Amino acid sequence: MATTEPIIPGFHPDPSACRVGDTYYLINSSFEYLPGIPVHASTDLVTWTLIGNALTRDSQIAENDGYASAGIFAPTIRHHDGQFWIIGTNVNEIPLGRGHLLIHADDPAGPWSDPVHIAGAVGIDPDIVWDDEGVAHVTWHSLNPAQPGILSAPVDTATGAMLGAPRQLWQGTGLSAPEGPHLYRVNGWWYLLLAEGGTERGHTATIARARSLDEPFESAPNNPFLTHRSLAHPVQNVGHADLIELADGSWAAVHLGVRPVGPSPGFHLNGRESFLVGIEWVDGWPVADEDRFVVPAVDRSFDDRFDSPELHPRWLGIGRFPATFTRPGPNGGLVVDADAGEGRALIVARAADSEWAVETTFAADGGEGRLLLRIDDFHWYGLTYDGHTVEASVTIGPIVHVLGQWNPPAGAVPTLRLAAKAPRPLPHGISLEPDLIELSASVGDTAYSFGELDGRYLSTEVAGGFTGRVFGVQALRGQIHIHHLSYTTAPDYHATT
Ligand code: 6LW
Repeated sequence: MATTEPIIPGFHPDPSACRVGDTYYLINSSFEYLPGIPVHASTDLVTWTLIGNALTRDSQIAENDGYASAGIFAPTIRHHDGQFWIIGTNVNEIPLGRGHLLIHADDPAGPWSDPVHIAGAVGIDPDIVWDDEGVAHVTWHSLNPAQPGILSAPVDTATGAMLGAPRQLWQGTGLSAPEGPHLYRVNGWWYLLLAEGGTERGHTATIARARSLDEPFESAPNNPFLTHRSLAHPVQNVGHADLIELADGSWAAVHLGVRPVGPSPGFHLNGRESFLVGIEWVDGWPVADEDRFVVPAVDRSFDDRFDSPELHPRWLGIGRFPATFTRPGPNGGLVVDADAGEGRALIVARAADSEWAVETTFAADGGEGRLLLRIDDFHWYGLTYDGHTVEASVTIGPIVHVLGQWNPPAGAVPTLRLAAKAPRPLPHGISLEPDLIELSASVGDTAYSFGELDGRYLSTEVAGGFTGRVFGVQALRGQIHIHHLSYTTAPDYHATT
């Protein structure tokens, strides 16, 4: 059961990874959140550290408070000739016809360059690879109705210009949504890996090979070589993989998966996550070894007092860079300013565990703030505080409902708390909910619970889309002053997954 534990849990979909020496780097899709494209590093492939984000300024990506699952889709990271390269798609730019964005960096922690765009490449999920002559080839899932499918073209990485007309490569085994292409040069072959079947329960990874990019690709005899479709496995939606050669010459693949829980049809709560499998090459084809790696449990708790001048890279804005609406507090902490520019003044971080608690205290300072857990604008639970009253509210689709109010003792700043808890077990082992979200507030020993809500309304199966749960604090009015925000992994987490 080695693969039941993600290597990077929480909303970290579409992993792509590369290696330099003994160090591995992994990136993910980031959709509406900015800064975009989280970059993790590892030396053992099973424990990863967030070292930065690739898209950190508006000269790389325009701020855009639009549809939650637009923005950055499925990027690829590679290292070539002493430099790191990331190619990705900003879906908000597809109508502009701008093409995929290509950036590079000396240090994967950043800063990353301003982008060049692959003009004329209209689609998603781009990959970049260099051939034996050093020419870069970009491969993507085309959204151009005149030339659909998986396309590939040589490009000039300095300008983004295509150096030849796009050609169609292998279109997959015939399952739906062939996408997420990655091309590799291995032992004189070109291997083309695809995600097929769609990013839901039918998801798979498939592969084919050809001697040259102009020849027909031959599908692997063991396709799909990685999938959990129709299996009674706690990790589902397995697909969208990227192969990596390890320092010792063995191989592995990072891939996307989810952990659905609760009653049928199963609800996944923290989004699409990053997993790892070993790869054996058998007769020239990759075969997944799902038991090769054991991923250790990691305590992801933190207590952020915002006492360094730069925000930790875990903090994101919705279509906005947090630096545009936050600043260090006068005596520590963080000021979040609802009046700073357009859009929401909301900092969020990804929920990573099955059970956790988030606590914060902030001074309303004449304004009003909210601690919330969200999957998108139409699915969130929150606690607002205006200096006098704590109010709990939920938004589920078009239904906006106030659960209740609590007045803490005058003059006291309450601690606001959201906690994800295990569902109520039923005698036959099936729970009624995927999890429960408790909303509460306290001052000292006096606590008030607004109740425990079914967590399914903050799941992808209910909300739709490609992201996952994030928690954070929003200034609704004026400038609120956050003293701290802590995230605590429940100690019994592993007993419940
Ligand atoms: C991505 C596609 C996919 O573009 O989901 O799981 C889409 N695979 O390849 C959004 O992440």
